[in-house]
Amino acid sequence: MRYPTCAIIDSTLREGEQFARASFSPNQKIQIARALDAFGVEYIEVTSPCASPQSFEDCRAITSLGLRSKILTHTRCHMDDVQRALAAGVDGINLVLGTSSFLREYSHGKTIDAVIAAATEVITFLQQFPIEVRFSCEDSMRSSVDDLLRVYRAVDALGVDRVGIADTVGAGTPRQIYDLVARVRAEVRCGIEFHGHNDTGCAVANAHAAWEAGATHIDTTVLGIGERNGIAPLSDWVARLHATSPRLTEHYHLPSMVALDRLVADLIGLEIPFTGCVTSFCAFTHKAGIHTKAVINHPQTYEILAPETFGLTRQILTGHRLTGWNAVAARGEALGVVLRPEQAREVARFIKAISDRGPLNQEQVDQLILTMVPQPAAHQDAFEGRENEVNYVHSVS
Ligand code: HCA
Ligand code: CU
Repeated sequence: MRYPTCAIIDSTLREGEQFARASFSPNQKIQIARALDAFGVEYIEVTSPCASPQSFEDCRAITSLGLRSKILTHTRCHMDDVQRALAAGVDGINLVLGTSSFLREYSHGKTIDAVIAAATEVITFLQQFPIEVRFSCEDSMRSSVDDLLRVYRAVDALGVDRVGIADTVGAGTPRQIYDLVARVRAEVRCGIEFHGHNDTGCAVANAHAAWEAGATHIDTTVLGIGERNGIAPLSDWVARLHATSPRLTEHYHLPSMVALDRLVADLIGLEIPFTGCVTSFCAFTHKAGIHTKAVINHPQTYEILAPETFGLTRQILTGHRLTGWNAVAARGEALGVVLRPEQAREVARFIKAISDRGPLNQEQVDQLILTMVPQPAAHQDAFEGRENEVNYVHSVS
């Protein structure tokens, strides 16, 4: 299957600002924007300049940076809002209006005809400016498909660059998302953006399904931060896309992904989640003996992504009760100690026995290898200091 290209709209500076722990200062926003730009996301979405006086200033400051990423702002479908957005110098406006019965009844109270009328007024006005315009139906997955298609057809005919499908409460399954995006794909000529929340743990899978069905733009945030438990994390999305079609991630600076996650994690005072596909501390850590043996022989056996692609190294843990003799032998080799299989087995047996009381750190494992497997002095000298050359064996702690 040939996949179409797929742009990232990173919304750390909009959806991410809605995260419970996020409150970025103007300088922090600029730091994040620069880091996203250096990584190479195609678009950066920022909070509406109408949200607060500082939000306007922040938006202007980011549009003035001259980044390669295009700067979008997210606004309500109101003339006042879009005029303020234009004054902030954005490259595009992401309009949103709710179409589900929940939002129509409990939020803005508009009929679908009124939604189309509001969209028509604002989009027609924006057509005279050289900016991108997107119109998204908030809570798409709980809107009637007929209503959605009416709205999307109308805004497509008005000439928007993209329509947005928003799974606002993470209601959709991958199959449902695929079906809806495919329906919309058949009805509009413009691009399709997908924005998926993670309330039920499907955000990345749903983004992938949306892309397979023809979505051209995927919304992410760094670490997935956003309302409640957020949306598709940028690094997880890139990992998923890379595994499916590496060509489509070639233009991103993959080795800076960890630093990007680390930056935002530090700013919000949280750790990078251990579940992070690439950026977690344990994403490339192998432990059980059966795994480590195969990984040492051929890393792909237990790795769908290669750590080197992201500037990382794999770790092989040896100081625990699940250890294996192959891993011990490899660690010995890294230390310049040649272990015969029976020697490695003996050390592994010993480690298993003592680590039943708790794991050993790398230093303890190394000491065990060096004391249990004495080497001729000349041999040891030759390897003195070389342990750092082998970078795939690291400590437990
Ligand atoms: C919001 C809701 C939103 C919008 C997404 C979009 C959502 O916070 O305004 O504009 O496509 O999840 O529906 O983030
Ligand atoms: Cu959202």
